[in-house]
Amino acid sequence: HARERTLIAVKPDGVQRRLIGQIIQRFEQRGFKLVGMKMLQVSVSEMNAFTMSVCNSSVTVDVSVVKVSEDLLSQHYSELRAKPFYPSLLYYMTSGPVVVMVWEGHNVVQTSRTMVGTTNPTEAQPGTVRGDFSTHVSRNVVHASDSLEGAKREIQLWFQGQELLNWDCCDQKSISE
Ligand code: YYY
Ligand code: MG
Repeated sequence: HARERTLIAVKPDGVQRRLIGQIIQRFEQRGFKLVGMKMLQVSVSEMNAFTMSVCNSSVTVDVSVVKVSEDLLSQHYSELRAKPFYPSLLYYMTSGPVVVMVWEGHNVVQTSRTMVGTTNPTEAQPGTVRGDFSTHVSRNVVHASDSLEGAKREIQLWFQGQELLNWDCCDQKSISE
């Protein structure tokens, strides 16, 4: 329905490559409504030994960036904990700021997965975010929730209730029933 919401994040590689604006533009022009957005860097303080040693030498933290615990990241990627790429995934996701957003609209979860493209950019169709801006699975620019339940869980994880706005978009009646 029209009030469906999903979590979209521009990952550190997307921020570094100045792609935030182009990614936002795609969701705006598709007809979705932005209801929450913030920039933050996940903190490395409680990182495990492996990740810690890598991070010590390379992570810079900007004071204007909100820091949150990597505990949030391990919850966000809890299903991937046993995967071989998990430590490097956490390292990469804490390497710089991310921009997290909540987008609302008809069928937004499924449609945004289509807009983002397959996990591995090698297979991603041109026209998708990953198909247009990335080449490697570990630097695939953007995150999108993969199901309604996943979206609900991830939105609650990254946002406080009052950070999400219910507002009327003037063109809403022209975009969905
Ligand atoms: O939802 P999506 O981001 O498309 O893929 P997931 O299977 O949830 O994996 C999350 C994240 O992990 C993926 O976007 C990049 C990274 N990753 C990786 O670095 N190497 C892999 N072989 C698979 C996933
Ligand atoms: Mg996923």
